[in-house]
Amino acid sequence: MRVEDSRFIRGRGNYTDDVKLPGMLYMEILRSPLAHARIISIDTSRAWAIPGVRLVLTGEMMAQRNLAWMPTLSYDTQAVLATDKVRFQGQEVCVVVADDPYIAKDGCEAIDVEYEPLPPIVNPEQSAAPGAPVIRDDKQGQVDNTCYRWEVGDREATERAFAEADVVSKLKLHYPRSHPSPIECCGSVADFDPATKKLTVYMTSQAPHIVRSAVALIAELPEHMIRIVSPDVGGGFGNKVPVYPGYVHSILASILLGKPVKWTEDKTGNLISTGFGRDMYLDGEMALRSDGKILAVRMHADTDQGAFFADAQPSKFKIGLMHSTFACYNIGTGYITAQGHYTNKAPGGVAYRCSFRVTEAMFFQERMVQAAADDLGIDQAEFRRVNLLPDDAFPARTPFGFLVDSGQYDKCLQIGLDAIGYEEFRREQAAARAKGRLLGIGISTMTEPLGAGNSREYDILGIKMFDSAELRVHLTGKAILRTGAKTQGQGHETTWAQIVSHELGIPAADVVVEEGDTDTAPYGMGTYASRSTPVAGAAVSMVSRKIRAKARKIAAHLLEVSEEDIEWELGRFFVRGAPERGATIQECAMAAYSNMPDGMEPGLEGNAYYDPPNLTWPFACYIVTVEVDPETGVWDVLRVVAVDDCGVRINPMIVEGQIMGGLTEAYAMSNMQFQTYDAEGNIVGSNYMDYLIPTAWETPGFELHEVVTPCPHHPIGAKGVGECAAVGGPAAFVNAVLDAIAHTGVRNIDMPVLPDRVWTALQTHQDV
Ligand code: MCN
Repeated sequence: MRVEDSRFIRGRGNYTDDVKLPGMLYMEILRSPLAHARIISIDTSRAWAIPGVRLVLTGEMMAQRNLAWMPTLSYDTQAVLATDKVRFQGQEVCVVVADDPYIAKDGCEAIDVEYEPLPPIVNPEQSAAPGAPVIRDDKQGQVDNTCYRWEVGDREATERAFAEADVVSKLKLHYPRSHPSPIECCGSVADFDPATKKLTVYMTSQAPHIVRSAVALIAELPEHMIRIVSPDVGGGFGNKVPVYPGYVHSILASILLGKPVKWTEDKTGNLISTGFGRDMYLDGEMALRSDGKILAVRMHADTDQGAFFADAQPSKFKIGLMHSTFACYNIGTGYITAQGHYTNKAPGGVAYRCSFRVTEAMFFQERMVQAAADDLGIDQAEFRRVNLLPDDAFPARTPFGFLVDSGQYDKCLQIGLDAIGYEEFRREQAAARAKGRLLGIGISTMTEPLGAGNSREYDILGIKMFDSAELRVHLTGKAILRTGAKTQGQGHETTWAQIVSHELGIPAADVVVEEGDTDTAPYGMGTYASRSTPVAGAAVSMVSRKIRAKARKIAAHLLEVSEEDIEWELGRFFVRGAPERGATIQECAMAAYSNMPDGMEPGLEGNAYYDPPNLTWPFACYIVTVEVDPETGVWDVLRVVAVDDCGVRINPMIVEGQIMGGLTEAYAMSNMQFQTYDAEGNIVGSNYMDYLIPTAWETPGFELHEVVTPCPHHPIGAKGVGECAAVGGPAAFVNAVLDAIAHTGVRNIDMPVLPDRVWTALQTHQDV
């Protein structure tokens, strides 16, 4: 059991909605029913007349304070409350603050808004069509719906490689829009104290320090007078990285009213308005030699960004880290272009369990690899063996500029193939097919860049991507550790204490871990992109080593020898050659406050910032077998084998939990979890009847295996793992279904691979 579980299973978690302050008021948001419309008028008089209503905010009132628009983490702007137009269904139009949440809801219902509907744009094709209405006409110089254009790679070299290719394999697909859907929705309790002018905000955030800086910029408050507290968070999955308008409303309301104001988002609000992931159209091709060697890759991505470009960007790259695609293969050269499109949908592109668009890139990569192998008539496993980077290739520079530093790709693949019984399955598959049964096997092999950091290349809002840890060892030898990361269920309280224990020998049970309070935690960039272990975890290791170095001096003083004569074994210093003469870390801690050497500062505490020289590069091989029912198109998962190499595992149980969680999302993505809009821009999945996530009952079992290739730059050799399976898994499921129906010649079925799509493919022998 993890340390934090004791609190959660007893119902003693402390979430934002558990925060109750004296005199607290409640806030509700009125959202737009239309996807695209001009606001003709807003009449709030009936709402103001309701007893108990304390404040009604409109976009116009916000505009008077210069707060109607706020910057997003992608250097775009987002409406805090709509002024001239609404640009997606669910957009925030008005806010009511009242004595209780029910009065606030009644207040919203009493607001009369008159709209003039405008034609909605619900996909990139409509967005780019000549004459399409300009969605972001609020932006100066915006003449069409292009959000960004971007390119990377070597165009000429790629063209040459394609000219020399024996075979060119092509693939076009859509990765549908999806919502992270954490159990806990977003929310905040803003508490502005008019006496001290200090603003405290309890809120659901994966990155409290970034929020503090953003609030300081938006509200023009001094940063040291802002305290952001992210208490227990009931799942984030990327959903709680952005700064949403609701947080800003509650802050402004608290400042205006001088009272605490609580905003608790409901499920529908969360499902229709907060950060979505994916929604990318990918079109690419691969230049191949007839012996199976990849010569080059060319691809284009059209992303549906929704009405505001609100991705959490870790860098200058407009499309996150998508160009890490094909990083585990030797592809020779490549060229990628991308175009972002504004549409009348909620802001998209949030890093939903992916390192910034990596999920889509890896999905395309593994679907393309399968299509290419099929086009060449080469076995899937063999094609990968030919093209995966060999062990002696590291460090390897990818054509798109990344440095992949370590891995044992063949070994992982082989373990996976042996575990699933690849050759035997192929024989079984052929025999079954002769009897009309459709069995399929899908492989996905991938590395991804985890641990956004390396201040030369990555920043958010200009703030460099590092992370931090602060450790205080008390005189009793017990310790408190704080980091700039923020767990949302990943188990940092357990694993960080393990690192301290590993480095200092203090029992993990004697180390308390705290995250999420900007008044006490050191500045850090938060938890997403599986960056906590690679960056904050490294800082935990480093600060522990700093403390050990000081304790060593104290030990030399206590043992009356020179520091050079001191040896260290876990938790104890001793004199070289006389192991019976020693001092434990606890004795050194006591001495740090009671008997320190002359000239030494008292205390045993310190902090460390880790600015990683590189990202970390975990590798994974996922293999799925399925059986497709030829009569109905329904497919059942037979087995799922996962081989993950995330370097040294701090806590194997937690790592396995992360992989199982990721595989569950991968399975969901492949066949049920997607978000659509109708032609009018109405969101279809606004509740769990229409937006499906798998329960334990639907979820297949997983067989997990491991390989350990330590990360060369991480102090304890760990790589990130939190999102690997969610990123690499979906292609294994889809590849398996396509493999089962390969005899039809169908090369693609877009996710979700629903039975009716499979059935149509079986009938028509056409891509679906
Ligand atoms: N770990 C380990 N050994 C390693 C790598 C990781 O023991 N070699 C442990 C870590 O110490 C941590 C956990 O595994 O307890 C995940 O670590 P890491 O891969 O560093 O990922 P983060 O902690 O940065 O978490 C982010 C990642 C992402 S990007 C999403 S999205 C996601 C995920 O984690 N959201 C989650 N897993 C989640 N799990 C839960 N329960 N809830 C979420 O919202």
